[in-house]
Amino acid sequence: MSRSIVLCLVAAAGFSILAPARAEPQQTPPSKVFNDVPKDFQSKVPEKDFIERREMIPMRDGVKLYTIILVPKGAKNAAIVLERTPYEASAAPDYLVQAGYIRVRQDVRGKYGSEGDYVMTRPPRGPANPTSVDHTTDAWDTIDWLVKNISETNGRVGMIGGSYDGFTAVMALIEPHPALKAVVPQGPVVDAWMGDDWFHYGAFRNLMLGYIQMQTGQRGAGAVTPSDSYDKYDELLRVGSTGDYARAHGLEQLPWVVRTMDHPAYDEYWQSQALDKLLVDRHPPAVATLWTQGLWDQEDMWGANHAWLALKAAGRQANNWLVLGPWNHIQVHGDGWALGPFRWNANTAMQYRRDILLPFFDEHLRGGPPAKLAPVTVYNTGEDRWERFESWPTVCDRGCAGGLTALYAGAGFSLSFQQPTESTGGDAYISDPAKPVPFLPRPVIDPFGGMTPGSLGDPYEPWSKWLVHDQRFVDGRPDVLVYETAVLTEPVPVQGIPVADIRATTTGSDGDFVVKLIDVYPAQVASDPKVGGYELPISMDIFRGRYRESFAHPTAIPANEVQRYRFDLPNVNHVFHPGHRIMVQIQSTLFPLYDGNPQTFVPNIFFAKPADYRKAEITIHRSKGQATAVWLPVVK
Ligand code: PG9
Repeated sequence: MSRSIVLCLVAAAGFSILAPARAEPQQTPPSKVFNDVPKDFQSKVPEKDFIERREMIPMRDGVKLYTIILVPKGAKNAAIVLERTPYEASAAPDYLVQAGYIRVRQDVRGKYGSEGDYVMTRPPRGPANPTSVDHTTDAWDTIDWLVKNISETNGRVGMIGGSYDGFTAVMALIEPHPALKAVVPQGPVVDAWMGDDWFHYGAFRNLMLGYIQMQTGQRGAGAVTPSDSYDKYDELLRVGSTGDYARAHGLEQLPWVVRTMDHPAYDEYWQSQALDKLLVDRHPPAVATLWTQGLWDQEDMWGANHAWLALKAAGRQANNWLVLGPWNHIQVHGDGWALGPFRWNANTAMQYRRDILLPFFDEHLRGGPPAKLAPVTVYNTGEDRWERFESWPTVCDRGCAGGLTALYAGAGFSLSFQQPTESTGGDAYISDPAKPVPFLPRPVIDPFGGMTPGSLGDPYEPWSKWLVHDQRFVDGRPDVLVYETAVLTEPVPVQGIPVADIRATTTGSDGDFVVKLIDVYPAQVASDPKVGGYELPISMDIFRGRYRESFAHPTAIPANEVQRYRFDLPNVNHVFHPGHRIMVQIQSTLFPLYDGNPQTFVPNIFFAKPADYRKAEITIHRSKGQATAVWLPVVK
């Protein structure tokens, strides 16, 4: 036994061999103390495995942007992954830091710690932005500073971000700094008029007004819009037009609200901000880009896939990849095990991060092995598996393997692949602006606030899943037409972009059309009884009728004359299984998410007067000469 062990044992027994023994007060031996609470417990924080720097990085106009830099300890020749956000840059390390990347997060100008003026999704310099700076210049200046001032870097920079942060990442592509080598926009805002946050095909998303107040009411997080109603449906219905609502809540003090209400149509103001169109000529061949999108993204369904499609059409597919995952908005960052009634066999979001995103960055930012990504990777939501494709869509009318197949509305609310043979036929409903069809069962809680924040449960929760909500809650309404196939005896696989193709008349002079493609589950599902009879939306959208001929120049709808409304629905990669039915629902409102159409043509719907809101009788035609269909990308 060594001397030190002997000393320890003696000390532990309460003796000392260094001092003369003296009488000690009687103590309870530790073994007899029956108390789990030590006298003086000091917890220890595990040492961080990264070094944190905070910097104010100067931009070309002298404004400084607050930037947090996390450098993994011991990093050498490490690549940088930058994210630029309006949501307060966080210092939390993530899987990228664990993987050895230098992680940089920055507040965009005018938000939180950054200097300068904040402009909502600050448009590219040009007609909609008269200043000399935008997110392209801010990203350039930031990257330039980073590669010159972080000694641990290999000089290669990537950018990543979801939604708004995805938009800032896309903006960096327009004139990229030479050190920018790879970009991953995830559910980015790309064209906010066509189909991202503000409008869908011209119908305005009223529920975003709460977000606007939160974002532009203050430099940091603003207050939520005061409300006099728990149910947004009730509140927005009572108040009238969006302009009336804005006035009633003081929102006309917010410049973004005024600007947007001045530009209801797809004029130069919006076209000059459409990044998919801008990138066609400017996407840099030297920057690999991984466009990532959820198939049920309730906020930014347009962005990533349309940017990729535009680049493909321009022959720029070589350095652009597309991933469509089974996610809602930004679920890609979290848990991808489930969405609504779907339960996947794996955490699909984690699979994406591990098998697609990290290999992509590794290849392009630090000389890792080729990531071997397929040009397009799409989750097959009918077969619960990822699929790799050479291109997308696989089935379409131009340049694809097979053409689209029409699924026709028929007599008796049938739906079939047979063209109607009758020479006349149609189904009518009254669309009443005073009784719009809700997009979620009431009460509809404000996803970006609510009456008393914190007391409503999670107001974002129903919103985040509304695109997969069971549509039985509206299919008995007299103003929702429901067409349905017979029970399928064969699987119907669909891969691509369905197209809504409606022939309709209205007694009004304006109107909206909502088309939902739905997978109807069998009445009983033994393996999961809760989904028995579920009407699961696979793809849906809204189209504002006044834009049927031109998005820039709206025209009144001639009363009682058949008009055609043809518009793309969101991507699908699904299988309608035997035992299921396919359903199409058609209606004219999706409230209060989308502003009500007065159904009378007025110059600017934002300022429609109460008398403009009128009932209209809509007839959906389904005859041989005037067929209504959803064109499906059926794989044959
Ligand atoms: N969808 C959100 C947003 C982005 C840009 C403008 C407005 C809203 C977001 O998740 O960031």
